[in-house]
Amino acid sequence: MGSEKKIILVTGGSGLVGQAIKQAKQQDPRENETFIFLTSKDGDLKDPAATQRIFERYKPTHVIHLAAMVGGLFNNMQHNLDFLRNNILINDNVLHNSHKLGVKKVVSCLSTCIFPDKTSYPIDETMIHNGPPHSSNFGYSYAKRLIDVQNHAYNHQHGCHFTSVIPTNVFGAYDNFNLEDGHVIPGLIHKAYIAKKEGKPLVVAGSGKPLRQFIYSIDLAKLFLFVLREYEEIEPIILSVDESSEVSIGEVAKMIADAFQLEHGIVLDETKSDGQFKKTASNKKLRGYLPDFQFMPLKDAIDRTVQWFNLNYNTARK
Ligand code: NAP
Ligand code: GFB
Repeated sequence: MGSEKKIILVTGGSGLVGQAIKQAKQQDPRENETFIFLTSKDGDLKDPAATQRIFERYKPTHVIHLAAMVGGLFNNMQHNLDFLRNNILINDNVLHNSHKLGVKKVVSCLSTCIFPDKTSYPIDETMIHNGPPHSSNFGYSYAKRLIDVQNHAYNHQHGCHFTSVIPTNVFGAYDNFNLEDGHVIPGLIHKAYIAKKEGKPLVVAGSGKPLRQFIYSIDLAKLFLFVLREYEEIEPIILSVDESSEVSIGEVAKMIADAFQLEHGIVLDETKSDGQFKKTASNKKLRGYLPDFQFMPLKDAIDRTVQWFNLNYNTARK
């Protein structure tokens, strides 16, 4: 089992999480593992024929499936249908071809935003299908929930070993720093960069009160390698920092303003939506497997991401 040759196809290999996995596997290599990191230039995974060509070309034994239409609150609110359709198409093509080519294991990526909006806390893996997700991202959420349904269907009918992980909000180098479409941390880092240049305050959308658990992309990447190499369940597993690390958007904005040493403070734009107030997730299952896993402190991870953005401003996605 341990030394079988693995050809690991990483769909969405050029994005935030894909780039982090590229770094993590270099820090923790295995002789029997060969990684192939895809970008959309290798082929549009919404297209069945293009997906089939990719699988026939690389003949993977294992797949880390990251490719998706991904975006922050405001992008989701405006494009729920596109998030639904594009992600359903991508996921079906990847899982179908994985089955056709006898792929031994697929690890797909869900998100804690897919859990029911009206729920008890902390959220755990058993609650995925217990009611409607938050209205701001129902398209993305139902497409991601369907992956869990597909994994069980492929296992029941064909004995496939397709599983999934459920990260909380992720951030780090190579993120999407677009001011409209991106997530809160890259969005605020880009805004702070501009505020610094223009000597203006940092504008935070909403009330600053919502709560989030943020995982640094490199920490998530290390956990992805653990799941690929050692996790044997079909049931999903939440990959999150501890509940005690949950912070408010206002606290995160302060960390980013401090990292840029902004001098004109922070203002709230309460005309903008807060989205989901909180989605507090339990990492009890993960801690059962990795009780001593060390997450990078949020402040340090934000400082590193700010440093990366300052150094790569010209080439960063924005
Ligand atoms: P990202 O930075 O936006 O990267 C998306 C990746 O998917 C890119 O490599 C992109 O290729 C590829 N892709 C998109 N559409 C494609 C298509 N039609 N055909 C082929 N490739 C396509 O996303 P990310 O933040 O790394 O997210 C990775 C996974 O984590 C996703 O499944 C996402 O749902 C999940 N997730 C993310 C977060 C978060 O906070 N970011 C939280 C929870 C879960 P190009 O680079 O060529 O465009
Ligand atoms: O990261 P974010 O876009 O996504 O927003 P969600 C988090 C919170 O940050 C919201 C506030 O309460 C926003 O109002 N916020 C403040 C900002 N300033 C900004 C800003 O400049 N940009 C952004 N984007 N937010 C997403 C889901 O929800 O979580 C996605 O919609 C995905 O589908 C992602 O799952 C992980 O955490 O609200």
